[in-house]
Amino acid sequence: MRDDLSTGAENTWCPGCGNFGILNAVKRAVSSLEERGIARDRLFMTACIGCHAKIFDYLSLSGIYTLHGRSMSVAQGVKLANPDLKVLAFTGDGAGYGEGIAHLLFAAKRNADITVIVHDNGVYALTTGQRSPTSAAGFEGPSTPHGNEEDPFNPLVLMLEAGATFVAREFSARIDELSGIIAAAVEHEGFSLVEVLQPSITFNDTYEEYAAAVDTVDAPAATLADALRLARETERLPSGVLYRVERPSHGARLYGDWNPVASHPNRDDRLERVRTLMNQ
Ligand SMILES: Cc1ncc(C[n+]2csc(CCOP(=O)(O)OP(=O)(O)O)c2C)c(N)n1
Ligand SMILES: [Mg+2]
Repeated sequence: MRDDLSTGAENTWCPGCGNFGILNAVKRAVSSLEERGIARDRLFMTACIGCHAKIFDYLSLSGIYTLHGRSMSVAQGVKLANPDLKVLAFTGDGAGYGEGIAHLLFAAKRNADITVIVHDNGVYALTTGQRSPTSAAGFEGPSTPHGNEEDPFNPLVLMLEAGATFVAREFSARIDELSGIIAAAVEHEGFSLVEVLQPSITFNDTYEEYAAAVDTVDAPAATLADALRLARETERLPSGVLYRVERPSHGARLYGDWNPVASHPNRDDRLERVRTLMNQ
């Protein structure tokens, strides 16, 4: 799909990868955000390292390609430095729920005003199929040839318990629903987590399983306890926005209305201050 959000970089995702659905959903979300008055130059993205992170190469938005598991921490710094930006942090299950989990938990705890999009394929795909924090028990890969002897994390429960104020789940094949969720997450003022169920066609092909299990909720849960109940379901996979609550964001509590960019003195102001100091 060529459009004005494409970069022209060669796409090296496997044909049929769930990442294509996420890329298209993000593009649609950017268009609908523009229609709702959030200009493209106010959007900023960060990405970790992994197959998921290549979205950085294929999406024509400003951003920083960070280290493995660090897109959430860099995103928080960007948001604090320029509160006018809407910051999207792309991560994977290995990067976000493994290597960078402390950054993810603390971003939720302090209600950092960023949107984290997790491409959860239940595997370390770029490094060719090792077990990740969300791999199912029994999952066979190069690091677990006899089957995964651990149980997976429940990332939605972790995020809700950590204090996330917007928690959503969607299947990468449902592009319309996913784009609506991403746009709503970006508009949310506070920490938003979009867990995307993303089949890795090569290393963990979960298309049929997800297609059969995802089940859209009518509305976000009314209470945290109800949201946790939804997140704990395993037979069906409740999807959509599961929880949304208003709480002052980290930046608002730290800075109030102060904006480091808008209040940054320009060259003339700085010279004037120096002159005043020298005349004292
Ligand atoms: C600090 C660090 N540790 C490990 C790696 C090696 N590494 C690169 S990608 C990756 C796995 C990525 O898995 P995930 O975040 O789930 O992304 P996916 O490829 O599945 O999209 C690993 C372990 C690295 N680049 N940097
Ligand atoms: Mg992965």
